[in-house]
Amino acid sequence: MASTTEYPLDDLAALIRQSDGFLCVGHERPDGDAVGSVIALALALRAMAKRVVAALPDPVPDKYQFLPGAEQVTCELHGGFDIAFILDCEGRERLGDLAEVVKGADRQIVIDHHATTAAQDGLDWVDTNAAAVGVLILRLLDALQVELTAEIATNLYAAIATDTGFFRFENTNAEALVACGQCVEAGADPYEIAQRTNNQLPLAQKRLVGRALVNLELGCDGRAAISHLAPEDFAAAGASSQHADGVIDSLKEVAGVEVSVLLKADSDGLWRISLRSATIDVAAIASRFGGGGHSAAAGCELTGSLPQVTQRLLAAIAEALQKQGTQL
Ligand SMILES: [Mn+2]
Repeated sequence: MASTTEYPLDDLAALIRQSDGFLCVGHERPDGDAVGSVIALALALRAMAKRVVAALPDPVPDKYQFLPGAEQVTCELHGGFDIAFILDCEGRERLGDLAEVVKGADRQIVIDHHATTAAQDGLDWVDTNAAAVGVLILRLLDALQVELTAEIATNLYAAIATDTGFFRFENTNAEALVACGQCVEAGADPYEIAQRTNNQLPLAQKRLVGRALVNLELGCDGRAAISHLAPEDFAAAGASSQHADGVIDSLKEVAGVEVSVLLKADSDGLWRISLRSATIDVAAIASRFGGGGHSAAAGCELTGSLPQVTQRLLAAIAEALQKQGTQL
């Protein structure tokens, strides 16, 4: 894996200058970094008078439709590319239906910041210190001496701001902040971007957050926050299961909480459980119940009454907290 200093950025810039016929793709169910980085790189290549197609396996989500160039992103591709840039993508399987066309390109170059992404091509660029792929695209623009237009800057600001949780997550660093400062100077509007990307929840989802907060309880001596959304909560909020996305993030903001758990009633009597923690491995807990995920975010499914399921989960969490070697 090439680090910042080792990566031959000038070689990549030279290759781009002498090539044509580019494809820029990001991961399925794209987030702000995938959308913003794909569009920004495509706009930059177009500014160099290159032929370029921007594509994502799924449509640009509504909240990112305001990004300049979003209307040019396609989900349907036909082959014939010289160079495919694969952005923000941990693993080719996240390219969904676009994987075949990407594979058919003469050369595939990865630009990413995920630790699990392997560099294969000599020009693959995986920098885990980069807060977002947007930061790397800005570095590339600099090497290419492409002007940072307001359109490109808006996409890069959105990429970096959303991937750092608007500068709250642990990946937030000086380079990300400096990069965003540059983008604002070039014409990106921080307030507009924050409004468009954050304040677009359907009413049903916000009401569901309210139900989850009313049902919130603490366990494990205040270190675990656990809540549930029963069928009556979904009914009262006028919500369906798709509105439960992101509800768990509102549970972890309680002082002293290290683990948050949300139980969502499924239509067939199952509880679908989401776990989040920055201090213990919740994938290990989820896997005890037949689930899985990442150490910071995982999920599983359980059957049983609410008190039973709650008790099983809290017992497993208490054990993990104890194992972690801190006082319970
Ligand atoms: Mn990213």
